[in-house]
Amino acid sequence: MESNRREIEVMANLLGSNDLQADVNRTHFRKNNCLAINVIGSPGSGKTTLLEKTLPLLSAELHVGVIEGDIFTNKDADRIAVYKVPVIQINTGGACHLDSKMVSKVLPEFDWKALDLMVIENVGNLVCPADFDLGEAFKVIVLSIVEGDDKPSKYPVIFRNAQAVVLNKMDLEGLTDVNMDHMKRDIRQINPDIQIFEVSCRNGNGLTEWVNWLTQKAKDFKEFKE
Ligand SMILES: Nc1nc2c(ncn2[C@@H]2O[C@H](COP(=O)(O)OP(=O)(O)OP(=O)(O)O)[C@@H](O)[C@H]2O)c(=O)[nH]1
Ligand SMILES: [Mg+2]
Repeated sequence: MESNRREIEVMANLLGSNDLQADVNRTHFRKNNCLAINVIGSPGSGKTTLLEKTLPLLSAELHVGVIEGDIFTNKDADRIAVYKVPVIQINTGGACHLDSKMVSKVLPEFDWKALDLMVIENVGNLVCPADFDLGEAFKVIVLSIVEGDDKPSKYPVIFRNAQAVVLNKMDLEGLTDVNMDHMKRDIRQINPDIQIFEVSCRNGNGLTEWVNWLTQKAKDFKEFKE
């Protein structure tokens, strides 16, 4: 009993100190008029691919920076660097999610006067990143439809906390038994306000709607005056 209580206290302290640094990060993004988004999804759901497909479609007026979170490698940052945007890889060294301190350490590496949108790709994981605020304006989930239509109801926390979900790999719909109506119904039951995009990064379907929405969000953020 005693040890359980200590575990809960340690977790509460950890999340508390993460939230304090997240607020500092958020102030930094706000001060620089840069919309920061935290992209979360299972390994292989298509987070990096979505970014690869999104970057060329964004207006040249929108300047993007990227933070890539990964446990060990630089592979995702190498893929994004091809698109000539500033990108920094954070290796968590085993941790299953980014935290606000890790993000704060790389913020000085960017030229903030030149940025309108910061995309933070979290470590591939649908569970752990949900609890760790990085200071982002909002979270975006990338869920590949082949993961199964039961995933929103099995992992509701992240769906409750996100502003948008990209249902990716729609080109594979006919090859699986996924029921898209059930998937979307469950997502809306958890979060009626969430924006749902049905996308195939393979054939490009649905990308325009997603890109237009994201662009508008970045513009709104810039024009917002406190
Ligand atoms: N068929 C199909 N494959 C896709 C689509 N989007 C991504 N993929 C493939 O899915 C695999 C994983 O994509 P990634 O973008 O690396 O996934 P990720 O979420 O960034 O993975 P982690 O960073 O390891 O968590 C790659 O082989 C992609 O080519 C899609 O819309 N359709
Ligand atoms: Mg990736």
